[in-house]
Amino acid sequence: MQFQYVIYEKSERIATITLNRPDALNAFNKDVVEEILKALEDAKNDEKIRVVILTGAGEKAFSAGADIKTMKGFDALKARELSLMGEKLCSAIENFEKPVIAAINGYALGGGLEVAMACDLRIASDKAKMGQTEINIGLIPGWGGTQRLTRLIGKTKAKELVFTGKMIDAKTAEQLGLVNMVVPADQFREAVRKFAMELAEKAPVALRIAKALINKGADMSLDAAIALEREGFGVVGSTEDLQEGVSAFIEKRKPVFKGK
Ligand code: DAK
Repeated sequence: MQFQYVIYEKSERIATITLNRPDALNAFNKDVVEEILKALEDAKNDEKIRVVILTGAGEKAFSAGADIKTMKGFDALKARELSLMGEKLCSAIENFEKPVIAAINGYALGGGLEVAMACDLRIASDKAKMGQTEINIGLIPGWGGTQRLTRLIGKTKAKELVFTGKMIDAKTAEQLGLVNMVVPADQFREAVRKFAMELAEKAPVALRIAKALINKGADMSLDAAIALEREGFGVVGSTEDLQEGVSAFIEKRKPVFKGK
């Protein structure tokens, strides 16, 4: 599989997609998005892959957002196209049937943070900086940032970040619940991999259904979401992996899940 703007690697059960435009701080353009979607399609169809990591090349950035240079001379149609492109990417990640981890190795700004927020979990290097900085160039977040950020950290802090366009450090992001954990930069890649390996050993069907229930249920009434959970529980209850998990518990050994 040939890529120009991303590095796509598969090792054991983990696929890693690395945004690879370090000279532009891994800013997104149409080609970057198309290539990520292509890599995701491969990871989806590869039964051996259980977890996807999305990260940025170099030490400096996960992604500094949408490519600002392509916005010169913008008109309504081009702006709409940019919005669609980001929505398509974020929704592909959010609806991806395997866990996606954003490994935030540096700046995650504007669209970069929005894409990270569409991922299931976020691990940040202690050197990372995050922000919805669009307001500084006369924009607003346009890839779901006003909504996903609010759902993750609440209205009060979401408004502060979106209105001021300020950047926050990784520790502050962790305190706000924007990232799951912060890891020293020199241990970052290994820590992300270790965490991904932990997820890769869990039962794939249970992970898939848990992800869908948490994502979909968040926008439903509690009653409806709990009814959906019951149905999901029914499906997980019929898997071979559940029987394997129960047998492993009784036999005091580690379960080996097959995704069946
Ligand atoms: N786009 C294009 N190039 C970028 C870039 C970006 N977002 N960010 C950085 N670069 C480029 C710089 O231009 C520079 O390139 P050269 O000048 O060397 O050719 C190179 O990357 C290194 O950047 P700096 O020289 O600026 O590096 P510094 O360490 O001095 O500063 C920085 C790092 C991250 C503080 C700074 O680069 C910065 O502030 N970058 C902009 C970050 C930002 O504001 N990001 C948000 C972008 S707006 C929409 C939907 C969604 C969006 C837009 C529209 N619609 C619905 C219409 C999304 C918008 C965004 O994401």
